Amino acid sequence: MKRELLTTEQLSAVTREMPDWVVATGGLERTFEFENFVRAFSFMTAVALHCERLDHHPEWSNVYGTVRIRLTTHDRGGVTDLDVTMAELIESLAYG
Ligand code: H2B
Repeated sequence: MKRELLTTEQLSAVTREMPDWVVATGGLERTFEFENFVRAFSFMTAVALHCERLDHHPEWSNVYGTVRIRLTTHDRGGVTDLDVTMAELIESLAYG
């Protein structure tokens, strides 16, 4: 199924609902801080399993307890509803 890019208004609604996420150059971004590497990597592992299930993968990096995530739909060149689904899922997995 071809995903549609979100409009500027739709993106504003998303960041109103999830204020810790920012829209930056065609992506939805958030930085998470965990107390140590094991917690950060456990979170990434949980996210990774859902990424495989949804066949949608984040651009991300990890430094000790910090995980930086950028969600974008590569074959559409911007943010789609699938990135929002991923962001909501990631929110539910963090700090649980
Ligand atoms: N993840 C993201 N974020 N964007 C994509 O366009 C994308 C992906 N495409 N994961 C998928 C994999 C595609 O390459 C495979 C072949 O389905």
